[in-house]
Amino acid sequence: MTDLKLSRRQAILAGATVGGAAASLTSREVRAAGPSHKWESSYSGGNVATRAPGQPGRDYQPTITPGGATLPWKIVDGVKVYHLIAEEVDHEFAPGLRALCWGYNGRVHGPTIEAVEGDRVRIYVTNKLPAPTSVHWHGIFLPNGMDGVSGLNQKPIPPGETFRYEWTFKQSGTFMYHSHHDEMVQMALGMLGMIVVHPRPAPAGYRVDRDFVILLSEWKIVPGAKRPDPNEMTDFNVLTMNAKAFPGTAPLVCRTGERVRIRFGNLSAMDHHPIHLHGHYWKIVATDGGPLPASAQWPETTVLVPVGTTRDVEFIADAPGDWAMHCHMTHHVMNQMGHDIPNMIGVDTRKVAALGGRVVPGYMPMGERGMEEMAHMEMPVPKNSIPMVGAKGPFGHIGMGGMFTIVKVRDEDVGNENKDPGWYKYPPGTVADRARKEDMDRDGIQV
Ligand SMILES: [Cu+2]
Repeated sequence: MTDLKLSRRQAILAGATVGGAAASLTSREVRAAGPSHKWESSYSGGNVATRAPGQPGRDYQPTITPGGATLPWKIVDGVKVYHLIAEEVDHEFAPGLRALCWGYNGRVHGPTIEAVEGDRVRIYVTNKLPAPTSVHWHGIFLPNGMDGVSGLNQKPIPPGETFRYEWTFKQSGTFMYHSHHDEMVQMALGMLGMIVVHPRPAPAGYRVDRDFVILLSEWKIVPGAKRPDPNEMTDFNVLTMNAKAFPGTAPLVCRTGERVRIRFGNLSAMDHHPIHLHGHYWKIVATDGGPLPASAQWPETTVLVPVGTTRDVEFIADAPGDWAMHCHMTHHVMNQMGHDIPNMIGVDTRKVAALGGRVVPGYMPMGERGMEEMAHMEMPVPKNSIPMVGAKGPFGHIGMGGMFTIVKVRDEDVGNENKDPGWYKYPPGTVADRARKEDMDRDGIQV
């Protein structure tokens, strides 16, 4: 066995275990083993030279933020210049539900900031809010004074003033930005956004066909209220992808066989979100700390996106159809649900409604057979609120809301605009339906 001729050091370097040697290493031996056991030289980017501004099409393939937008930029003397304007925004979460939120550039959340490794960026932040603010660039390696923590790294930006942030991107990946002044209030009102930095050079021979960006967040909006309530600690009732609740969310449109990346970020106040995709599996390929080596990527159908992190997943969209993609916490696919609803499963609610209606006009109990049936009742809901669940689907009502969207995979050309192609057209005989008597007889199914 030639392995025995390896020196102990070589064996360690090769990752081989000879007679269990690796299991009994002393810490000195581990240190002596060299590079494979050393920390990387830098965990903050090190010295990365500023390069010429990266261009879409040439240096990177632009991302798509479904239901959102990308922040425009211009080049001034070799620097990419961006302008974020913090302001109040009248935002629609879904048809029927609007609220006065705080966002950037007329949007909630702010537009995605897109750049390329080595880009020098200058980001002006104008504060049009009635309160001071600041912007923190979550996960980005930058000079300490650009980090945006109000009081710690900078003075807050007073109302009406404009601050300048500037750095060179020393890394690539998926990151986020958010207010770091009066965080609980300003983040709960929507002051969040995503940052995507493309690698330079682009990895040779490797590209994705679609590159989506989805920011997860949660809100408390009391039915009928004009503004989100930033004081809520546990009972969030509007759960969003890019600040939209289903049926307000935009679908992710792909063509069969394409390699698709989705960059999830989570800046919810209190909840992690396990996001589940139907019909496919994906692999987590990166976090906001950087890419995962192939040996560390595992396949799964649900990715947990903890608060304050990003997760990049990739999959091959090889199954045509309309595939649900949603948070798997069932309360997170409801809209404006309260936790004080009495459990009425098995109760004849028509009688209860008649009794309740005598004291509370418009009283509406939970459905006798569950919550979903409430969606069909077409009961009046309070002004500026949406029913707990529901959207029209091709087969009737879809009993979901909140953090839910649809990955639409089509055999035909779907273009690059992420335009909704409508409902999937199912090949005949491929939809579950009432079982035929002859099939049941043949298979011995007795009911
Ligand atoms: Cu969730």
